[in-house]
Amino acid sequence: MTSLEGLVIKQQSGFFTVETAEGPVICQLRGRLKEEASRRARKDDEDRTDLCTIGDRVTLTLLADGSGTIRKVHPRRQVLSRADTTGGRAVAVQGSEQVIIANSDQAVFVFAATRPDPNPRALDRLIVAAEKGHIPAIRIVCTKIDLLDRAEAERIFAPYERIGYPVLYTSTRTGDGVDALRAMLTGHISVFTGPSGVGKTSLLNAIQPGLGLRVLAVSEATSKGRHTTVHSELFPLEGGGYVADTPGIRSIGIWDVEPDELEAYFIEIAPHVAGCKFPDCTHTHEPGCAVRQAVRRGEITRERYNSFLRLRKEIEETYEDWA
Ligand SMILES: Nc1nc2c(ncn2[C@@H]2O[C@H](COP(=O)(O)OP(=O)(O)O)[C@@H](O)[C@H]2O)c(=O)[nH]1
Ligand SMILES: [Mg+2]
Ligand SMILES: [Zn+2]
Repeated sequence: MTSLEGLVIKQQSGFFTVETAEGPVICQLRGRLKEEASRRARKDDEDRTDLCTIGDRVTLTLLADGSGTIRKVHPRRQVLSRADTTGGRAVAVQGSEQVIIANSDQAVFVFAATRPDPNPRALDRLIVAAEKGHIPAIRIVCTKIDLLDRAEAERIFAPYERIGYPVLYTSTRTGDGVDALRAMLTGHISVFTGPSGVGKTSLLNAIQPGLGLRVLAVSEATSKGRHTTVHSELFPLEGGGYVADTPGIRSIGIWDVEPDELEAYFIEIAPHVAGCKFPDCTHTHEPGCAVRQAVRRGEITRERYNSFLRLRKEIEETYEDWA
């Protein structure tokens, strides 16, 4: 029996395609792992979490017919999850995590400069999910820059650059930023997402002909309600690395974030928290709140602070519903 290690690049109906040194091998989970997966998939299970998903590194046994059995899923460095949403809720509490991708080392969030106008609140939500998932690099792409003054676009996006999220301005009409985007994606396992119509497919086609047609087919079919099977995939880039497509990406929820934890995922708010007078400060109304002082001094933008407040309220309400 040959033992191989590899990367799970596709998942569909209980079958996993694993990229190995010997080429791709189609695998199933070994019996014991499979039982564990279905046990954890039960709705009432407290620590439900998918056992194997795209991005996982695995050890498999190669069988005589060329297929494989996954024996071991290696520990994950990062995990991006989403709430198992019912009724379109964006926030969930423990018990409904769906791991959508493991070990992605970069999240790229795409918004248009206009048509449609950017939605910074949606961006903040995506950033929280990525911070929660410990994705090491979070980047923003502002595309269709040919349609708007650069200065106008920067009014919205430059504040993100200042707090540490690099912003790339692109246009598939003029070609601006396309080489830089290709370089940004090469060598990484990237989550690449953003609202519908912002220009994601066009950008992927621009960096690699045909790529956009393949990537986003899964998530877009799902969002239009056309999907029948759950399927997710990592698409290889010519220069190395992968772009992820999974139905979950379009609706990354804020999985298991507690109200008091949220501040940790607003990276420019977090450093001020220690300065608050009360250790349990919610940064909403308390005297001696260092976060609100930083907002007044302009060190935290009103937009991001308001976004934080709104998200916090939403999470609190979800917790009350569950209490
Ligand atoms: N002006 C302009 N239009 C673009 C650009 N990129 C995409 N579009 C147009 O925006 C629309 C949506 O693009 P698409 O790539 O399908 O967006 P997706 O839904 O995010 O995949 C299409 O009509 C594209 O032709 C761009 O850089 N500039
Ligand atoms: Mg598209
Ligand atoms: Zn405070």
